[in-house]
Amino acid sequence: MLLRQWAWLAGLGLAAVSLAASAEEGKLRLFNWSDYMDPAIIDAFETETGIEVVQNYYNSNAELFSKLTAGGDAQYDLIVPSDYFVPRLIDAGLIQPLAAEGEELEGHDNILAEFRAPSYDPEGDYTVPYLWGATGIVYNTETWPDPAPSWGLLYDPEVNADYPFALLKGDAQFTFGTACAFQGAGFDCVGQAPWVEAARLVIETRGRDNFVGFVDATAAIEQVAKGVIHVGVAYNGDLAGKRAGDPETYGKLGFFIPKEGSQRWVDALAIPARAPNPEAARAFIEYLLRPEIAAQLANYNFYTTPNEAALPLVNDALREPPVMPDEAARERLHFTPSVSGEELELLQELWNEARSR
Ligand code: N2P
Repeated sequence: MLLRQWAWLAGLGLAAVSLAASAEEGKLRLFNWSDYMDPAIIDAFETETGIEVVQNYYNSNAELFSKLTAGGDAQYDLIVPSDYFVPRLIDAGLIQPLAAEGEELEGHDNILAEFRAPSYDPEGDYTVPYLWGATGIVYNTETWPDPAPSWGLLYDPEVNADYPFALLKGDAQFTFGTACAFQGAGFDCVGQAPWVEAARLVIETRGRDNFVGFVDATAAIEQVAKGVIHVGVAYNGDLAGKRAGDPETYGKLGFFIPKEGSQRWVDALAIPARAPNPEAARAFIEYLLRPEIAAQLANYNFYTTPNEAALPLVNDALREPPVMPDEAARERLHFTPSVSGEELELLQELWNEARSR
């Protein structure tokens, strides 16, 4: 009798589990940067597959990383980290290989050769590239009609003594890279000596009366448009997209890649380690790899696509600055070196110090 009761209860439990599983199967939880997905792509994917897409947003790799370590790796099916964060996610066991050994996602060979075995994911096992772009300075052209294209607009009190400005939030390595570049050590600086100098400059800069705070890149554009700050850090395509949509509000904003060097990045699709529905994630990645969808994504976002088959389909705006940096600017752009272990700890310590002291 007891045994029968137990079996009945266990059966109930099983039914509950499989019910939950079928609800999971019908859903794709996408955790993405804000303003980074064409809603029409989601609609068309939902109609074609019957999978419902639920999207949540973050504004920096640091925010993504901390959500994943706090259990998010079991909540989301698909994420979009930047290149140099991929090794950190692999090392922390937060993402899983995209496909079973020996299998490849359909459409993967549409990707340009230079993006197929990148140093952040040498076998291409964990990621598929999404879009690429550059980070630079966004500023008010009424305040500075013709500024010298330098990080000095942020770091040199003689260049900007009075106007409110912000540094980028949530990215230790990027901000130290910009300070290193300004100090002549190169954007791709790594190690104790250049980072200590960079931290010193950030602390000094925070102490200036016109320093407003650390602000995410997407928010920095809004703050320059509203006059809250006159200069900050932003991503090239974000500004291009805003300008095209609302020239009156955003037309007075300028953007440049500082002459001392800055960051080029590739954002990549990856599946969290304990994703509830990796199958849906794979279906969506394959959907995004279709040339016409990849082109639609690039055109909507004003970012360049790594999908070679999509290139003939992208708008002209994606072939010229600021979206496609010119030759000279491209030479000044560097990928952010991947750091791990003790180096990564040192970076975090110095950043905490620089932000809070
Ligand atoms: C989204 C742009 C995010 C790109 N608006 C950052 N790598």
